Amino acid sequence: MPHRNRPQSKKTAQAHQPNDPDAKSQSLELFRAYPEGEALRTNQGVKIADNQNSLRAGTRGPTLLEDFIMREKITHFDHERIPERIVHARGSAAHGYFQVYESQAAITRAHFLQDPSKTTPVYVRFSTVQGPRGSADTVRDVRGFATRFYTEEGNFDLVGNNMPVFFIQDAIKFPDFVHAVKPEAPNEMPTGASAHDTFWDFVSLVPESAHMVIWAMSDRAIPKSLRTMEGFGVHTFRLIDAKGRARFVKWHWRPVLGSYSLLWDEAQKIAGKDPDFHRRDLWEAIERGDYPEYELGVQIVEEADEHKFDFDLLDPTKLIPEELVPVKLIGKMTLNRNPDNFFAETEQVAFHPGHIVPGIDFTNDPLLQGRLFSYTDTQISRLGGPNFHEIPINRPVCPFQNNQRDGMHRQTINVGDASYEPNSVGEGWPKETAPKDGGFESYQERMDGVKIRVRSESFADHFSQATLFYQSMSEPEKAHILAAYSFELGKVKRPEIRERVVNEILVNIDADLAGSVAQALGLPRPKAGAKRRKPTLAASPALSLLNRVKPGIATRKIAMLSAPGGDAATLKQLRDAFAREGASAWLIAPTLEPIDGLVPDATIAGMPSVMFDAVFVVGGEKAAQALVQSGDARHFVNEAFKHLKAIGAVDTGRLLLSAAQLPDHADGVAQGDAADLKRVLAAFIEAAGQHRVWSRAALAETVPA
Ligand code: HDE
Repeated sequence: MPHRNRPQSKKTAQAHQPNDPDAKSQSLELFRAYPEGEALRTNQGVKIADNQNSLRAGTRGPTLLEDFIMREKITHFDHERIPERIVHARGSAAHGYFQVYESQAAITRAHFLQDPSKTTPVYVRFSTVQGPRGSADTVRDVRGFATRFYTEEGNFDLVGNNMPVFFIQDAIKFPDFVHAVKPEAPNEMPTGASAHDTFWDFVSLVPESAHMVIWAMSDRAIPKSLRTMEGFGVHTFRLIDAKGRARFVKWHWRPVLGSYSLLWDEAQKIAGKDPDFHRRDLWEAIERGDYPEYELGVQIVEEADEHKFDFDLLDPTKLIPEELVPVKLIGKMTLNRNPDNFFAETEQVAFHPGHIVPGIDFTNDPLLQGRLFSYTDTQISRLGGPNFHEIPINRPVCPFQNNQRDGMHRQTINVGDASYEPNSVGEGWPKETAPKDGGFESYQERMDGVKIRVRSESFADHFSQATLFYQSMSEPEKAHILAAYSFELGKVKRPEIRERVVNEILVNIDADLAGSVAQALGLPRPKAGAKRRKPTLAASPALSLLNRVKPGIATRKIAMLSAPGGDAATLKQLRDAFAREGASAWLIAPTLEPIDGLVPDATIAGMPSVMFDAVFVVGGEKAAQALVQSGDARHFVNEAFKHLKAIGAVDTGRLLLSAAQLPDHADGVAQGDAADLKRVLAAFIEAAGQHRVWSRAALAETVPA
């Protein structure tokens, strides 16, 4: 449906109203397919009488080229794919809104950050980076966290990741980096993984990647859920206040539910059991009204303090430790609506770090500067031309008009003679807006330099923050990092690449880590790394995910394991108790045969333990016998134990735990008689609320699953 736009007179220009938060969905309404009940028609509007049979010469004769109905249908089908994104191809998205807690006028003039009573519509797309559109969600990878704010002053895109730093310092290295991490050229393997020669070859030769690589080897690269994943703007940006004064800013997204990760074994199994694990979790949470919420945080640095750190604020391989500059939470984003159409919205959304609004500006981070070119360029080939801003999901909700015309897939029917400025035939419209009235004005940063291809000396330290990150991890997190390097390098075929990572990268991060990885790879312990200056901070506790846990079981998924003959009264009691805490309880059984009237939600085979946060076994003589006999049921609790999940069992349900030969008296295993249900339940909820029972880690290693 064409969008009519009359930018030619002052009157019509004023007739555009700044849109309210619902405007986006209203504009999407316009483009929705015809409502159900309408006749099936061709693209030219002709009603179709037969959509089952092509036109042929006789009932058994050849199909006729004349069949315009079939031709049109198949031609369209033949062109239904567009190129997937070169990176971040696999994504899942949601609509929502953002609301600032209090006016941020003291730091920015950005309109959407002024009024706490106003909401701004947002669209957020989460993504993996390496894998194609159909790859699994739970691979070890960086995640994209791209947010579009449809503000009254235009679109502001915060195109970030779930890690606060990046692999390279200069955009000119991006194609090299992406070629290295993508599946290898001869055989397009591996899908969705960095565990291969070309990735490790590149990063072993590019020490500036050391900090980001250790993040990618940490638990941050296998998030539990998109709902509990942090986001970061990565680059330092600027905020500009009404007086034109600038401050540096780093953007953060903090999930209200806390942040959690999967275990590597769990992540790999989920990739097979449910490749859509993250996408499904996000979709289902929104459908049932558990709206994901993220607080927007800012770290503000005054211009005068630009050089007070032992790293350069323009270097995207560095973060600002929160212990040096606290994160101030200034507002909250709520995702409350699933997309109507994956292709129209999630696939066609075109984010751009250069989409900024008055009050926000760039810095000279050389990675950011390169991104400003790349994102428009890529959309022109991906979305087929320069008019991708007219696609409903990309259109601003505020009025927009200019003298840009024509091009592939133009939707707007511009009326009037003038498509240039200045003009008199259109009374001079559309006109510029002075900065004081809201026109965008770039921050007047003083520039003085020679044209040169040189990296600043202030970008030279590649290891201090990698060390800081490693030293800030808890013991389980350190163990996971060691396991991840060992796993990935174990997949690298060329010995010289493995050796280079250990001897030239890891040794400069941490001698013990390098030594342990060397041992895992059968290499000699490396010699001491280069001497470095004393770090400003020995550790930054804020970097550990274990310090991001928010106790409680709200929105968690709990399996109630039982079988025919199970104690239905207890099952109902548990279901109510979990619901009261905001968790969802799933009745899981060997088959879907009802248990005293309760129909199981899924079978053990359909929903194995990796799909759940915790498991409670409910007995009944016959049910317990069936579970004890079932290898799948024993595996279920073994796996939950191995993955450090809370386990509960009452009455004869306990028989399954002993049949599975789980270690006695392990932490996070609550069990007791039927009469003990209340106590067992409280202990179970307490353990499940901690997300994982870390104290059980060593014991869990002994369990086969
Ligand atoms: Fe991107 N990046 N990127 N990137 N990026 C793209 O744009 C690029 C970088 C990020 O959900 C592409 O529309 C260059 C950093 C996200 O649609 C492309 C450089 C960060 C998404 C592109 C970077 C990101 C992209 C591919 C180095 C974190 C997905 C398709 C100079 C701050 C957005 C597209 C979505 C997507 C280029 C580095 C985040 C090719 C040249 C650093 C979240 O334009």
